Amino acid sequence: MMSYLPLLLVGILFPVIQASQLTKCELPQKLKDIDGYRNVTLPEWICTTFHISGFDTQTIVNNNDSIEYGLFQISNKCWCRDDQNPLSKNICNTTCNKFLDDDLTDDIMCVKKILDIEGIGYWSAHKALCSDKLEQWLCKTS
Ligand SMILES: *[C@@H]1O[C@H](CO)[C@@H](O)[C@H](O)[C@H]1NC(C)=O
Ligand SMILES: *[C@@H]1O[C@H](CO)[C@@H](O)[C@H](O)[C@H]1NC(C)=O
Ligand SMILES: *[C@@H]1O[C@H](CO)[C@@H](O)[C@H](O)[C@H]1NC(C)=O
Ligand SMILES: [Ca+2]
Repeated sequence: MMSYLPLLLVGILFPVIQASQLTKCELPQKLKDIDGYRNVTLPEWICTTFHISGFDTQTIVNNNDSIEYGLFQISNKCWCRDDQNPLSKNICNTTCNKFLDDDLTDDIMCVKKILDIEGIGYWSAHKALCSDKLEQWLCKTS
């Protein structure tokens, strides 16, 4: 009986530790609620999130005048609030660190607001790097 415990712990802890680093094949399921929203398709999102965060939900990029959080690199400038910018407009009405966990529900709600207000142009990588050759971003399981 005793020898099961370490194995069980590894089995429980390992996926949790791994959870921040997503893969091309996990994203279609995770991002299905945003597929097609404002005409932005799944492969475009997979490409864009790869270039801005490397599919890592814990990505934090510190620019001179703003900090961007998570898979979608949501900025503290006006979308969320953090210690550096407590007076942020905080349009998504949340603390920025909520965009670093592996529950993407709130991230996607905020991304939809960004699309509504600012459009896909918020993510400059999209136009620069994700306008064509999108087949490569599809998950191929064979
Ligand atoms: C989305 O694409 C369809 C078909 O290409 C088009 O008719 C529609 O106006 C587009 N919607 C938006 C919000 O761009
Ligand atoms: C960031 O700050 C550095 C040093 O203050 C400055 O040289 C640089 O031009 C700034 N970059 C941007 C994008 O504002
Ligand atoms: C913002 O979130 C707080 C608590 O999470 C909630 O009480 C409040 O109603 C929200 N405000 C808006 C404008 O959605
Ligand atoms: Ca989240």
